[in-house]
Amino acid sequence: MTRLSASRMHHLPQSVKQSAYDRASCGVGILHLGIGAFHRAHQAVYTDDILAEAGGDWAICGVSLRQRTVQEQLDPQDGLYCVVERDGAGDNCRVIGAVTETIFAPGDPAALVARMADPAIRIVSLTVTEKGYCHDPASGQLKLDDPGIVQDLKAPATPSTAIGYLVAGLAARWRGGIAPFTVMSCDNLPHNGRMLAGLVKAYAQELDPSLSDWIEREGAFPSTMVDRIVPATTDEDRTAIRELLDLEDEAVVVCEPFRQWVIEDRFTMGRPAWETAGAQLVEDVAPFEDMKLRLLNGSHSMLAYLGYLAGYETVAETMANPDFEKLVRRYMDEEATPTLALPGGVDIEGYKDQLIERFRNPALKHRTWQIAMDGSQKLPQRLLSVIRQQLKAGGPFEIAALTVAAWMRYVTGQDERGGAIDVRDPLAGRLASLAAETGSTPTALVGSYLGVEEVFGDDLPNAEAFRTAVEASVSHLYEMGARQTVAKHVAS
Ligand code: CS2
Repeated sequence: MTRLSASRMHHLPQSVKQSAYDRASCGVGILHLGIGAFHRAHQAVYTDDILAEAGGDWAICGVSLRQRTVQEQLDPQDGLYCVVERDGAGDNCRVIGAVTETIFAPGDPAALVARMADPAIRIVSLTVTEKGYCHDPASGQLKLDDPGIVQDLKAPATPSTAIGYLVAGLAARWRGGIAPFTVMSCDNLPHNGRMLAGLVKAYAQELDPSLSDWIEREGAFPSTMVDRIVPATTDEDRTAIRELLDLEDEAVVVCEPFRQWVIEDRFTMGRPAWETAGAQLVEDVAPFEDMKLRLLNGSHSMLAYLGYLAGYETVAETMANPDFEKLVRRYMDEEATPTLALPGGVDIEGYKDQLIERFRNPALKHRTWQIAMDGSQKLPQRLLSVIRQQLKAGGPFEIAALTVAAWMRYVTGQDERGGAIDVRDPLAGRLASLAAETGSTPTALVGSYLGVEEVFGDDLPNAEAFRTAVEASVSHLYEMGARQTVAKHVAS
């Protein structure tokens, strides 16, 4: 069947929105590393809005660092794809035109570096997921022994990691007397801008300290908080869009209607007026980040591990069990909220009510398995930060500890019925062998998992109250399973 493309735009059904702007007249100003579903449904949508509103040279060059898939999906479609906003009330479909160029980095690393050195590129943004930063999740420091980093430091002109590309691009500009592009992380990491600045400088320092000084002096790494629930696209989604358009859209993305973007307003060479598309430009993103990471993402991880173990396939299915909904509420109210320095003007009760509604979205098939991925990289900022603060304050953290216990049971790789779990995590191999070596007595399992320093640091293994709570929860999970354990928690 024919693919969606520029020449087919006038054949689309009326219900499909299209922004009326001349794409050819918008030069590329943003290069984005990691053009997955999330970027296409989030930053690209805001950018599409501002291009429609005001034009300008802010179109996006979307880069894939690992797989050619997205390029293969987008190129035959002239970069066009649909974003389908979906909830119980139905679908809203819109074509996004902001991506006008794609690059598959491994195909020609030096060509990507040259593109990054082009003065027209004023912003390089990233959604490369937590593990794409090659950092130690507990300390936030660059892992100089990461195999990708080791290799990139040996051949810095032809890198493979996001950090390697950022520094190679910045170095080329430094040598060419061109101002540095702004580096804008859009991943779910705390103080993502500041942390990424640290990683980039640490790597540059290894190559040339004066390059690192220049980045320190001239560079900008704004932090951002990004929010939109975007499950992986399924074959079912592709079939539905084919029926709607009477065309094939290989790059379609399905997401919830909600979107939020809070950006620290610090750019070296200007930026699109994203505020006209609803983004919030602020001086300090930290309170927004903590609120989102601990309330939304912390709850998400809880629903993912406990929900998966309980046999639920999606977040909405998990939320349909009233005990799980109560547990999420209690975690948010009693454990996470007291640790937050709330951003001014935020109605926190309304925010939490809205989160519950978003998790319940019955039309979105957000798999617990998808969210459960890469837990070793996610737990520190989502849940361990809450636990640390509550330990200090003498406040409650039992539900967060139960989530850590559920993660531990999950990463052993065996579910409640003895079936295998397909654990996706950079530490999966090590976590599975630790479980195999120690057996599954709660004390032994918890003892060996708490020793994984890049997750738990050197403080949490020695926090007696925390260890006891996790051990108790691991015991309950093995004795009575996730559903009963959750029921017991909310009954107490
Ligand atoms: C999720 C996030 O997969 C996950 O870990 O918690 O992708 C979440 O859906 C987004 O951060 C929502 O903004």
